[in-house]
Amino acid sequence: MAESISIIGVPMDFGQMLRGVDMGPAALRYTGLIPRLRRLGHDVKDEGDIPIPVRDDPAMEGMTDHYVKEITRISHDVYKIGCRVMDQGRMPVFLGGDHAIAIGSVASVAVKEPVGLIWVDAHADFNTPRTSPSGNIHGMPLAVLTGAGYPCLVDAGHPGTKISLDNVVMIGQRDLDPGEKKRIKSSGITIFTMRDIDEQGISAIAAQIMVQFACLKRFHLSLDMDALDPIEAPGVGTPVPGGISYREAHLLMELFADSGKLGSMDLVEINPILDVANKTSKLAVELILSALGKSIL
Ligand code: HAR
Ligand code: MN
Ligand code: MN
Ligand code: MN
Repeated sequence: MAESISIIGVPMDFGQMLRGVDMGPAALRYTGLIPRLRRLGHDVKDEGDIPIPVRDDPAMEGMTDHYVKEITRISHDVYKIGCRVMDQGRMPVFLGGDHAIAIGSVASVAVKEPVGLIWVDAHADFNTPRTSPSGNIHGMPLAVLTGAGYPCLVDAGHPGTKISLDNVVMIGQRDLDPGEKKRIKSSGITIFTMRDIDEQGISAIAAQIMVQFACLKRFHLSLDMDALDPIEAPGVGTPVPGGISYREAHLLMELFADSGKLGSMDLVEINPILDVANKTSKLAVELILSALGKSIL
C-alpha cells in the first residue's frame, strides 16, 4: 500500500563513545533511500536532520556523565517532530544515529494508542545505570521506554513509561550483560535470541509475534543494524558474530510488510567510518524498502 512517509534524520552519537554514527542519516540518503522509496509508489517527505551539538564543541568539554543531559534534550526534540509527523497522518522513519534515538522516536509513536514494539538487535538495550558495564546510553533505551533508568530519560517527551512490557518483542540477541540478563528474565518480556531463530526459523517467529500483537493496530520496528551478522553489516560500532543473515533479515522485513501493521520505524547504529564500501548502508536501504513493500515478484 502506498504510504505517506516522513524521513527524520537524527545524527546523534552521544549514546556511545565511537565517532561516526552521526553520519548514518547522510549515508542512507546518499545510498538513494528517498528516490527508491518514491519508486515504490510512496509519497516521501524528507524532514531533514534534527540539530545535534558537535561533541568537539568547547561548550561540550568536561561532559563526563555519558551525555545524559544532551540525550534528554535531543530525545525531546525527536519526540516533538515525531508527534507532529504522526498528527499529520504520516509514517515516521527515523534514521540514526545510535540507538538512544529510540527514546524519543518510540515515545512519539505511542502517544495516541498502544503500539507493539519490535526490537531487532544483537543486544537487548535493557540495561539500567546499575546493570550497565559501560554506562553508554545506547545500551539502555528499551529499559528507559519501559520505565527503568535515569528519570530524566524515562520522562523525556512526556512523563512516565512509554510502552508496556507486554507489547515489546526482542529478536536477534546474542550479547547480554549479566545484570541485563536478570532484568530480562524477571521482566517476562518476549525475546527471540539467535538460538530461537536457529531452532524455530524466522518465519515461525514472525507468525508468533503477529499473534501476540493481534489486538494492536500497529507496531514500531526498531532495527539496529548490528542485529545482522557482521559479515553482512560490518559498519557498526559493536559488531557481534553469529547474527541474522541477509536472507533472514529480508524475509523478516517482508513478513512485517505483509502484516500491514508496520506503522513507524528506526534504522540505527550504522557507522559509515567503519563500513566496507558502503555495504551496511546498502543493506539497510534494501531492508527499509522490503519493510515498506518491495517484493521480489
Ligand atoms: N550491552 C552493552 C552496554 O550496555 C553494549 C550494548 C550497546 N550496543 C548497541 N546497542 N549497539 O544495541 O554497554
Ligand atoms: Mn541497539
Ligand atoms: Mn546493538
Ligand atoms: Mn560511568
